[in-house]
Amino acid sequence: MTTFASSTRLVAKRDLQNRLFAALSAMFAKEVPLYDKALLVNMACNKTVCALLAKLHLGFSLSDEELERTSGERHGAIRIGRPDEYRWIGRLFACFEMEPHNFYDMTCVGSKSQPIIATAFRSTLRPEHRVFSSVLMTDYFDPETRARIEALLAKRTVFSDRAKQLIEKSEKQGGLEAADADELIRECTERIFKWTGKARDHALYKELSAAGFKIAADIACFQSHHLNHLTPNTFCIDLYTAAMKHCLGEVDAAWFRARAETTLGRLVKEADHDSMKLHFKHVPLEEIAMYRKGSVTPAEVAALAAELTQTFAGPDYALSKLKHAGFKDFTEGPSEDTPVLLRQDAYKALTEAVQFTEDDGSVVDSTHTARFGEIEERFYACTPAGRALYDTCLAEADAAREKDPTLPKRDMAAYEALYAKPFAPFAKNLEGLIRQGFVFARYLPTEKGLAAAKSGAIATTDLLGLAKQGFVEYEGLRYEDFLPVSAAGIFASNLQQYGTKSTAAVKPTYTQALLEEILGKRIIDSNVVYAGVEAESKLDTYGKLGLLGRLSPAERAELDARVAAYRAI
Ligand code: OOG
Ligand code: NI
Repeated sequence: MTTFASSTRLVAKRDLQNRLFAALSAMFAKEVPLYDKALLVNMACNKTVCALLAKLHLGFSLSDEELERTSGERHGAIRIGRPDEYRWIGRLFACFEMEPHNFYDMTCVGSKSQPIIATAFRSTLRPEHRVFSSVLMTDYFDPETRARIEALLAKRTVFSDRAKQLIEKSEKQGGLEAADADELIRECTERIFKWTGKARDHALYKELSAAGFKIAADIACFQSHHLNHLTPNTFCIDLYTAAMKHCLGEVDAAWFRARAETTLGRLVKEADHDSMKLHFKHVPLEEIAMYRKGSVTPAEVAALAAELTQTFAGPDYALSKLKHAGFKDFTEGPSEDTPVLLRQDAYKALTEAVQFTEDDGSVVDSTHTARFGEIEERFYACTPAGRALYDTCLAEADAAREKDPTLPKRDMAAYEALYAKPFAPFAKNLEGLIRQGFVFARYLPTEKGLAAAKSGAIATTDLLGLAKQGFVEYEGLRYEDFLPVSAAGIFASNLQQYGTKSTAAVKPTYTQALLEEILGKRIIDSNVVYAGVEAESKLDTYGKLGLLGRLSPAERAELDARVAAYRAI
């Protein structure tokens, strides 16, 4: 391929991605005032967590800019109507170094099934942002409904000619110059992902909603792929959710203060070096290794909780004054003490004004409830064995909660104990989780290890043992994907309805190959990436420590196979 622009003029795609997400966040903050306020609440909580961590880990401090960046890691969700639009979305995200990862078949999640299939666009390595992007499968419906949906979708133009030109230019050149990049980001915030409040075909909207297909109405009746939600990162989800409930007026200051003390108190025990590496991906490992052990007294924890309670008494945090539908009662994901995958929570979907314009030009003023305010905390990425165990524990924990659904509201401590019980088989720290083979990690030799290797002082290939001797350093890989069961729950709760069965004569089956055909791209299996990154780091570490020869042929073959699968992506 001939490139006609010198690559130095092109803006790095990764930088563009960060700018896109900052711009989307600013767009969403204007569209949804509650989102903007929730960011302030998150920032106040994150600052408090950092103040605590600075006492616990002497040498730790985050500048405001770093704090902004780490809190600014986000995920979003969009829902697309037509296959051709979906292909453009794939090409658009590629301009921002975001490629499709994993196939999510939401037509197959039991009672929460929805007529959509999806992938997540993100960077393959060290991603900060990701977007759950689904496409409506119109053949899920009976022929008449299908024809009406398709006819309505056929009329819309989400991608302007200019947006398409810019995407093509980026593909040809391998990137965009600054002015073009600005323009493409503007296309995203002013058109492609913008909420317009404008819709069409109120009759179809009502019929689809009444039949349990609000998601199809959310997609088919609107003029763009409005962003459904944009989820920031929090450093302590239990602190944040308590804060939101307080600021929304659901719990009083005394309740919040006590809860803040509990959650911050837990951090004192749980926030070890590994957890610092997990939560602060921007801080170099060498820097974290230098932190000296500090301590925090219960009185200091209480003071931080009191100070935060005081902050929330300020006028900026009077969220209850804004229109809202309350906060969810419990957090999705593993129990508070099990640091795997994701924990997510949300304020419930808002009812927003929508104006329908009919074909005859008449106008209907109505409302739509879909956009909500999620938050997440990311933890260690599970191996397939860890994931299988998680799914079993989750089913058990969900069943326990369903027996007494009002418990979280009545007695948070009792609920947390009940929910944590099924997750007991998981170790509660990184080293334990690695020993159990439940999470992925990345390894590297230390200077001390390299020196020991030279003098032949290394006697084992047990990486955790080597780490104890200071010869090896490691970090747990962070989970950067979605969870289909959580996603299904999110659809169900923000649409305020469960899924519905297919109304086609025979429910079609959907495959990853089908979505790849729509996209015109291969979908990356993120497990291959996690396993590949781990295997590559192990081989590299063994190599540098002169230990390759000590691996059994089977061990060596397995690591080689993982690396080969990963390199073949
Ligand atoms: C996407 C739901 C998936 C998550 O966090 O699991 C999701 C949607 O509502 O369109 O965002
Ligand atoms: Ni989400």
